[in-house]
Amino acid sequence: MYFSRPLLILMMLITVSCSTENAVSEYQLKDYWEFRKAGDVKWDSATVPGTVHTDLLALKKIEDPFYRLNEHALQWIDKEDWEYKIFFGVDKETLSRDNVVMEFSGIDTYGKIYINDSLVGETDNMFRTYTFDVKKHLWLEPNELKIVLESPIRRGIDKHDAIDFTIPVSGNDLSEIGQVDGNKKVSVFTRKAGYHFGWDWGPRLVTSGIWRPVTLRSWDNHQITDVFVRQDRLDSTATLTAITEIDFSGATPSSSTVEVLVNGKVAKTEEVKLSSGQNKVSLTFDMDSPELWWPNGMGEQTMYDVTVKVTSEGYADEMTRRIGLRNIELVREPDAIGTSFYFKVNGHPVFMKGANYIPQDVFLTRPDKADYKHILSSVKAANMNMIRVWGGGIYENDEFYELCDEMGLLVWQDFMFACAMFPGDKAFLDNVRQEAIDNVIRLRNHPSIALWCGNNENLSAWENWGWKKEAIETQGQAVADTIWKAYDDVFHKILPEVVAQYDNSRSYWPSSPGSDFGKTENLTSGDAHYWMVWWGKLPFDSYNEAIPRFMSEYGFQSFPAMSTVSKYTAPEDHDVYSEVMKSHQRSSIGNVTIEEYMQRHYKVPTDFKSFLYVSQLLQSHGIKIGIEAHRKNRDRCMGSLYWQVNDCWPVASWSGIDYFGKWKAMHYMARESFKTYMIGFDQQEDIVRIRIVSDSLKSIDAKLELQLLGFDGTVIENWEESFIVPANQVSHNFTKPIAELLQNRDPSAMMLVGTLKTEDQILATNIHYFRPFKDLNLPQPDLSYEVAATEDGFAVTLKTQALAKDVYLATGTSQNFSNNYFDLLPGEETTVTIDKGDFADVAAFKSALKVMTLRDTYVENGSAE
Ligand code: BMA
Repeated sequence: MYFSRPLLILMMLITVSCSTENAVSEYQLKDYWEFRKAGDVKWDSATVPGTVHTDLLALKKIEDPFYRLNEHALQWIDKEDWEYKIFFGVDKETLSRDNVVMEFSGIDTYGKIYINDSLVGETDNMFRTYTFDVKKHLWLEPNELKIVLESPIRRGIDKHDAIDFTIPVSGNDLSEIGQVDGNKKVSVFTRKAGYHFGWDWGPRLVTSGIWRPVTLRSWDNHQITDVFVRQDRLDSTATLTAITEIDFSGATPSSSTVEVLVNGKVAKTEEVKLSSGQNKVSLTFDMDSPELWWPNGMGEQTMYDVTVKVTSEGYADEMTRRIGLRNIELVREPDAIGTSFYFKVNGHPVFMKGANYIPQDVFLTRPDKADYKHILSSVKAANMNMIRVWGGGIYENDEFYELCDEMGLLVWQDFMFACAMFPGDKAFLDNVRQEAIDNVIRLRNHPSIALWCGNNENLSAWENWGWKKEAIETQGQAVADTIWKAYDDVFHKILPEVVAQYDNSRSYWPSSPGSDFGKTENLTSGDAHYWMVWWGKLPFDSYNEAIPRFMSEYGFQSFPAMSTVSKYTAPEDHDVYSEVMKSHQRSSIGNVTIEEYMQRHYKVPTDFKSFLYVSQLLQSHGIKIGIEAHRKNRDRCMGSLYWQVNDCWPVASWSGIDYFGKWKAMHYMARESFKTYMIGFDQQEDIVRIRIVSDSLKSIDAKLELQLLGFDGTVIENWEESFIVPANQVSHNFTKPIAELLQNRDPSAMMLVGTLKTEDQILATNIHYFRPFKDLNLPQPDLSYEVAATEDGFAVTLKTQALAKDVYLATGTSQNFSNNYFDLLPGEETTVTIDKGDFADVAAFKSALKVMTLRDTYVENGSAE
C-alpha cells in the first residue's frame, strides 16, 4: 500500500522511544499528511503544522496571496470545508499502555476528529489545547486520523443568524472583501485570530488548518501534566514552590517520590501518596544567593532550570521549566496627578520602552525560528524592554516567550480580543474561560510576562467610538445591556478570576486603553492610546501635550522600502494610488494622511521611490517626537510603546520592520532614542529647552557638549558643562534663548548638536534643527564613500564635506545595514557594515549599492533605491 514506507519509519521510531522505565512516551504526527477540499476525491500532500492556504500554495493550486491583487481571488477558500488525514502505526507496547491520548496543540478552528472512522472529539477554539483519550479507537493495523475542518465563515454565519441582535465589530473585519453573505461580520463568533478577517494593516485571508503539533502520548502509572514554579519570596535568598500536576492511573494509592532539581542539583525530595486521577503536589524550597533576572538594559537575564521528577512503582516522569527570578509589580497609587501606572522591577521603577507586536505572517506556521529570532533581536537591539502582544493576533508560540526571557523583553500580554464586542452565551463564555486557563498555565513560568490585559480597545469602542449609543438607539436598551453583560462577564469576571487562580503574582488590567475596571482612558490614570496624531491629523508636536501615565499605543504609517514593494508589485503599479498599492494600504485614510503630514514637514518628492523613502523619514521623525516627549516627562508617564513593531504581509503600515525583516528608518531611530541616556531638545517660542533623561540605576559623571554648527561645517559656537546625571530620572533643565543662540544668523542653515559623554564613552547624541525640514537650506553634501570586504560581508565608509541629511544606503535586498537613514555631520566619517548575503564579491555589492540623501529628493525624479 502507498503508506507502507512512512508507516515503517513511524513503527521504528516508536520502538526506539518506548522504554519500560519511562512512564510516558510520545511522538508527533507530522509526516505524510494529506488534505483535500471536502467533496473532492483526490487527496494531496499536506504539511502539519500548516494551513490550507500554504498547502494549496505549495501545490501551486493558488498564486502567491501577497502578490498584487491575488488575495481577492482567494476568498473562496474560507467558505469551504477541508479534510486532513494521516495514517500512522501504533505498536503493541503502546497499545498495552494504561493510557493513550492524542493532544492537539492548535486546530484552526472548527475540527471534527476521527480515528478509524470514530468521532473522538471536536474543537472550536484555535487558542486551546485539546487532549482526547484515544486508546479504545486504536489498533495494531495502520490507523487513520482524519480531521474535518469546517468553514469558519459558514459556522460564523450560523451563529450570527441564530441571535436576533447585532454585535458591534470594527471595520477591520473586511467582510466586503470576503463577500460574506450580505457583508455579515462573523469574526466575533469564532475563537480565532481576529486579524485573519482583515485589519487596517493586514489582508483578509481566513485560514483553516492544524496549526500546532499533533502528539500521540501513552503512559503507564502516571504522567506529569504541568509544573508551575511559583516565586513566593525573593530578596537575598528566595523561596519557591514547584506545583506539579500529576495524573495517576494506578489501581491503589501509590507511594511516590517527588524530587525538585535546580540546574541539576537536588533542592527538595518528598515522599507522597498519589491517588487515582489528578494529583497536585506542592514542594517548597529555598535558594541561596539567587541571581536576578533583569529587563534589557538593566542587567543580566539569569535563568534557572527547575526539574521535577516523579517516581512511582518503577515508573518515572519528569518535566523541566526555565525560570527567572524577579519581582514585578504594576504600581497604581493615587498621586497628585491621578493614579500612577508604572512597573516596578526588582524594586525599581522602570520606564517601559517598546512597541506593539502583531503575528509575523497571516499564515501562522510560516515564520520559523530564525524569523522569531530576527524580530526579537531587532527589538532588543533597539534598546526596548517591553513588547505588547496585541489582542487581535494570537497567544504566541513558546519560542517567542523563551526568546523574550533570554533577551530581557517584558511582555504586556493581551488576551485575544480586539476592537469588537463579543457574544455572551454560556458556551462562548465557557470556551473563553478554558482558553484563558490553557494559556495562563502555558505562559506563567516565563519571567518575561509582565501583565495580563483583557482586550484591545473594546471598552473604548463601546464607550467612546459611539457603539453603545448606536446600540441603544438602533437596537434598544435591553440589547445594549445584553452586549455589555457579555463584556462584563468576560473582562471583569472570567479573565480576572482565571488570572487570580492560576497566576496571582501578576496584575490583570481589563482593557487597553483604560483608566480602571470599566473606565475609559484618560491622561491622569491608566494607559492611553493616542491617535490624535494620524487619525486626528494633529501635529506631531501634540505628543508633547498629551502625556498620559503610560502610552501603550501611538503611531504613524510609512511605506516599506522599494526592495519590498518590488516583491509584491509589477512596475506598472508604482504609484501609491495604483490599485495594487492601494490594496496593500488598508488604512481608510492612509495615503492622504501620509501626504498631508509630508507636506507639513518635507518637500514632497515627485517620484515614487523617493516618496517611499521620505515616508519613512516622516514616520521616524513623528515617532521620535513621541518617544522623546514620553521620556522627557517620565515623572508623569512611565511607558512608551509605539504602534507597531512588525508586519504580517508586505504593506504600507505603522511598522518599523517590514514583512521581509527590513528595518525602516523608524527602527534605526528607536535604537537611538531608546538608549539608556537621552538628550531632549524642545523649541518653545523663543527658547530651546534641554533635558537629560537617564534610565540607569546608577548616577554618573558626564559632560554635555553643545555645538552650534552650520550645515557647511562652520563651527559657530561650542558650550560644555560637566555634571552628575542622577539615576533613573529627568534632570538638568537648561534653556537657551534662541535670539542669543542664533544672533540673527540663518536658522535654516544650522543645527544644535548635543553630545553627552563620559571620559571614554558617548552616552547619547541628538541634533536639533531650528526649522521644519522642508524649509532647511540643505547644501549638496559632497558625500563620498568607499567599499571594502570584511570577514563576513562589506563595510562602507562614508565621508562628507557638508551636512548629509538622512543618508540612505540601499542594495535592493532585504538585508539591513548596521546603520541607515542617519545624519552625517560636516567633516565626519562613519563606517556601516552589512552581511555578505547573496553578493558574490565586493564588485557585485558595489554595483548594487546606491547611496543618497534627502537633498537628492529635491531633484525631480530623485534617485532613491
Ligand atoms: C490601534 C490598534 C489596531 C490598529 C491600529 C492602527 O488602535 O489597536 O487596532 O491597527 O490602531 O489603526
